[in-house]
Amino acid sequence: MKTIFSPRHAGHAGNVELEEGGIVPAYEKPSRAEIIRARINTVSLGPVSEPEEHDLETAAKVHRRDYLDFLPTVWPEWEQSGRSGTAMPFAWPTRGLRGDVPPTSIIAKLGFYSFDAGATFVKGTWDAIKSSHDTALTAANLVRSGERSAFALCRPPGHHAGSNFMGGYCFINNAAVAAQWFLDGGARRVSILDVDYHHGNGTQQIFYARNDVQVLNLHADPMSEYPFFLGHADETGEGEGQGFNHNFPMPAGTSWVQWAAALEEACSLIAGYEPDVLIVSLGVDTFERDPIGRFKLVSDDYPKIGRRIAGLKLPTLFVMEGGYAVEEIGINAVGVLTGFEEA
Ligand code: OKP
Ligand code: ZN
Repeated sequence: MKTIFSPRHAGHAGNVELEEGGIVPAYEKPSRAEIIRARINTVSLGPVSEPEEHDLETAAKVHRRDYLDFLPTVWPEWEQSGRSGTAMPFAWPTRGLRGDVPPTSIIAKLGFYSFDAGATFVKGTWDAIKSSHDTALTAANLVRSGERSAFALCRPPGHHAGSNFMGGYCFINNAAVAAQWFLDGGARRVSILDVDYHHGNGTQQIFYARNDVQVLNLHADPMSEYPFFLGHADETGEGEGQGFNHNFPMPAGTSWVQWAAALEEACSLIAGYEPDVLIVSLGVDTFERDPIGRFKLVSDDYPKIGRRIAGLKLPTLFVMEGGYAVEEIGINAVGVLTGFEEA
């Protein structure tokens, strides 16, 4: 399997995040991608190359233009206003406030275009976001031109980013842009299977009223796990999209047998939809020792995920999302890919 990877992710570094009454180094850090990159070499998964540049016209079909215009302005405006450190929001236009009036100051704009404080900026962040987007589209091109599969080693991740908001380490929804790219290239239907520990609220929101993209999410129950406010089983789509969104929330402590049963159900829904392409939002924060997840998958489970997905016999694009146990993130993420290839 070919991998697309950009060294430009590395400029998105040194960010901090809010946690448990304090500020800590962000879990979403450059070593995550570097360790996966190294593991690809170790197991000889296949060639790794850098992305080609892509414009944002496809992204503009799944994100609002004003939101895409905002992202590259954040760091320059943050610096210009005399601030330094990590740019992050602290106020949001929630119930009872005006969410329809775009503000002018940078700190207000950060809140206007986000749902949490988890998507933060440093100097190199926009360049990393753009390289991650380019990585997804370049890898999608490999699949579009006939490869059975490809791996987009995206960083930052994307599945929490919606049409006009960032959050949870995510800015541009790489998997959503790739889905749109496949449709624009002639695919009639695309399925997105999100196996990250956290619900992909952004992906769900983007495609909720559409029937050309089926979205399936296996994740921790939002009643008690981030992102808390989306991802319940009764969210099945709306309008033309009714019946094309599927959520499989699972409790803390979930291990392989229960998780695999949900995967099995999701796979039969995918088979029934008969998509032309499958996109896997690949998070490995389901791992037993993940510092922010509470599922109990073990390293030997990841190749099994890949084998089951391969059984669908669909052209498949893997897009990297979360996973924070940096020691094992390479073994687990690449384990899915080698399992897929062996099948
Ligand atoms: C992104 B992805 C720690 C709390 C966790 C956000 C989690 C984002 C996960 N301060 N906050 O889905 O892996
Ligand atoms: Zn996650």
